[in-house]
Amino acid sequence: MQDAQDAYKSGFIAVVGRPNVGKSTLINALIGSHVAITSSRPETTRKAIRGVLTTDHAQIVLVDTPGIHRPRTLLGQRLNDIVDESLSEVDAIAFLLPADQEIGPGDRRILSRLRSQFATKSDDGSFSWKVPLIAVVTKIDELNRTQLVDKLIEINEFAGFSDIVPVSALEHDNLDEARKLFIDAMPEGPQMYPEDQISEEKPEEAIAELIRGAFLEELDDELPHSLAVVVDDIVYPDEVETEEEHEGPKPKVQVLVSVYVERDSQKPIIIGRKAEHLVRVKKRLRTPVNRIVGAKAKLDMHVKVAREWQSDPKKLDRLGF
Ligand SMILES: Nc1nc2c(ncn2[C@@H]2O[C@H](COP(=O)(O)OP(=O)(O)OP(=O)(O)O)[C@@H](O)[C@H]2O)c(=O)[nH]1
Ligand SMILES: [Mg+2]
Repeated sequence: MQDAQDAYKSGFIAVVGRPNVGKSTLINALIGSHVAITSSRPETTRKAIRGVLTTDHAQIVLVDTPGIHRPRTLLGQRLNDIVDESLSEVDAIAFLLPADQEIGPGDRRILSRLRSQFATKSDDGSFSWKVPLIAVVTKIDELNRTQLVDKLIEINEFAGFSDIVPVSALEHDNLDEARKLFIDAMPEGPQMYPEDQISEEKPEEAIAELIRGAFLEELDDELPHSLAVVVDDIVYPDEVETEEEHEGPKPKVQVLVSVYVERDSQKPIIIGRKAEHLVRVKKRLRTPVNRIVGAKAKLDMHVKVAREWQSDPKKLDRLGF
């Protein structure tokens, strides 16, 4: 029964934390679908990707953010700016802290940044949060019970969190509890997206991220950190042509992709012997890309060099940062 007390809730929750703490993995696990790419290397996420979680009682937009870190390149700085922007209009914040690591200077910097934006300091020196700040302790599968209890105590003392929830996204442990806490933190509001929509990305961005993720998996440690992917255009076959009776197979949707590296020497790593890497990435992505464009699609990938793009403002602009 739906009464005034359980009116529909909706809102945005930012998922923040150091690089590699498991932000994207948690969002994928909560939504039950692969909306954000993940990997064991830091700075995997380079955009504020929005995943949409819809239940009968609530809709939450989970904003995945790049890991907050001390920037070493202009790219790093822009990634931090993306986090700031994505924090501007949120209804709650999930601060992720990995169970298998000590609280460190990186976490303290994030906390003070959140405080400056979201907390008011009272006379006794304590902080009160303007929006709920939920601590999510990730990767608890790495600890035993006693270690976990100590960890929770430590994190509880770290900041005046509104709530604290331990999870393992990998083993789907305690995710229901996290989901419930997130929903509780949302204000009353209408459903914003259709039930079946799980991501707010444009097709170009979704495909570019898929391609970058596929290269991360395909090449693993060999892959240059400087890889960037841009979908330049999605060309649908002429409408007129598809309406006429057509001989032979229907023409495919062309997805024009530029894959950027920083140096000439990195091109062959991406392409592989006899273009084997490109072939494998295309094969791996056939179904997901077809789904995104809603028709049979052909990936047309060109590997290009954009020298020092991670430090060059103009090139960063062109690559969408
Ligand atoms: N053991 C364990 N590993 C996890 C868990 N969640 C994530 N990981 C691993 O942690 C690594 C980083 O995960 P991501 O989700 O990409 O981390 P992130 O915080 O989004 O990283 P950035 O986007 O680079 O800031 C990956 O190798 C994951 O498989 C978990 O619950 N348990
Ligand atoms: Mg990520």
